[in-house]
Amino acid sequence: MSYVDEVLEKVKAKNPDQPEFLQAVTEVLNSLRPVVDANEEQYRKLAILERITEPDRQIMFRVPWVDDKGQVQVNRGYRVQFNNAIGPYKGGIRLHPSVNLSIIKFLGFEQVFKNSLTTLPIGGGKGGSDFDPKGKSDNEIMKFCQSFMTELYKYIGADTDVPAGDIGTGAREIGFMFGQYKRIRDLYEGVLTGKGLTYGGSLARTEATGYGLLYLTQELMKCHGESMEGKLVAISGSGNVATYAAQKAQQMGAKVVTLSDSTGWIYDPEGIDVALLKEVKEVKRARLSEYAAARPSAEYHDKKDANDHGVWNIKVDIALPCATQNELNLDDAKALVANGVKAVCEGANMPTTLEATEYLQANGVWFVGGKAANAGGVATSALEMSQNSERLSWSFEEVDSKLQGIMVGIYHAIDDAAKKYGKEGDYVAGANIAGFEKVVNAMIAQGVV
Ligand code: NDP
Ligand code: 2IT
Repeated sequence: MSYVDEVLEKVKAKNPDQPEFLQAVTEVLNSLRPVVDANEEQYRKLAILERITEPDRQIMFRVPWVDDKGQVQVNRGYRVQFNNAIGPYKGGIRLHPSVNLSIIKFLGFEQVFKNSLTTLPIGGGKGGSDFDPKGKSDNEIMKFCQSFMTELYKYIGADTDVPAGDIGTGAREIGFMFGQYKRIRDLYEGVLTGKGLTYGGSLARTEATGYGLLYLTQELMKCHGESMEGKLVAISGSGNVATYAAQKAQQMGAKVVTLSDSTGWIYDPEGIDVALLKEVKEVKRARLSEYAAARPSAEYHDKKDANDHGVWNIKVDIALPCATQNELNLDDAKALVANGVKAVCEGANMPTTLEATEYLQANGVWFVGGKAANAGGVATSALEMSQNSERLSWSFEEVDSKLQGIMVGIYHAIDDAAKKYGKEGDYVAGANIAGFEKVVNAMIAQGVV
């Protein structure tokens, strides 16, 4: 049995109840075969794949807090510190009722390779809780965040582990967590990224994931002799990543015609009104149905119909899934291909199922996975860490231009890695290989740890 197959078997046997984690590991290890096969004896002896698929540590803890009615609520908190071979653990905190160990482990595992691709010195980790921020008052959000940090602070630090935002965690939550960390540790340091601009945050971090997604997509199109000008784009989600992806796509001359949330989706053939979207989602914290209600050109579709392919049924040139894992399945991929989609680039983490990815690639769609395509967020987080370390802040233009350089660089790194191993155009393999090589070199140099 090949070393890859042997380790896949072991990982499945050890984590039978973790489907998302197994999905992420399966994709990565399968696409690493050319590199692993070329170094099989050495990697097997050093147990490289066993070590890279086992987190350094997994922390789980109780998060008790008191709601506005005086009722005590209990959530579960997580921080998975996956790999710090190339820098302090770095990765977001997800607050969503679906959060469990499998989801946090898959996200932490992906983060290791993504962070390596940024070229910046950051290792991989992820955290979160099954806390549901929807419908909670600001006071309840603060109570939860303070309780969460009252345990998490023991394990993090500016040179140890630096959490950030993800689903359900934005500037408000990061502010409450930073305040509690500072209070407990009496330490003013860059322990979190995505902070507010008055207390160590970086300009362009809010926009970075969505903007970075478009910088990479634009380079992909350019290298295939195409431009963004006049292209129709489908985006899913309507949170941080989706909003700034829509904004940058339209600045590049494309027209974004869809968005979604967990209850429904919209088709707006006139192109998304980003100012209205921000008003509805960022200011009012309301549902997407309110966008449709305020915008005569937009159709709203409830997600109740099981045969509804949602945003992936619309005829577009480019699809950018920006909501959550496994939101684009094989049927959706078939609908996109039938409608002539050219490129699919993932703003979310693992939004495309394995079958859908294979179908898109087999049908000539240029497919770039989240590790490469959404790396602009964490890359800009690392730039925030640099600014915190030197106690300076850079202009929007400076951060944005570094972000552009990083995303264009990532596209070429994954394209080159795919070509080097005879897999031209397979950007999934290219990203996994390029991300893996740097981490493995560091692991080997640092001995058995
Ligand atoms: P937000 O919380 O700002 O937005 C999430 C969006 O996705 C919302 O529209 C939400 O709808 C929708 N969504 C979330 N969960 C589900 C679900 N189970 N089913 C359907 N829709 C869902 O998060 P972000 O925009 O920050 O994150 C989106 C994706 O991008 C995630 O996969 C995240 O891991 C990834 N990512 C984020 C980065 C960042 O910097 N923020 C960086 C790199 C990747 P609703 O409001 O109805 O829940
Ligand atoms: O998935 C991701 O890369 C993020 N949620 C951002 C992590 C970070 O540390 O900025």
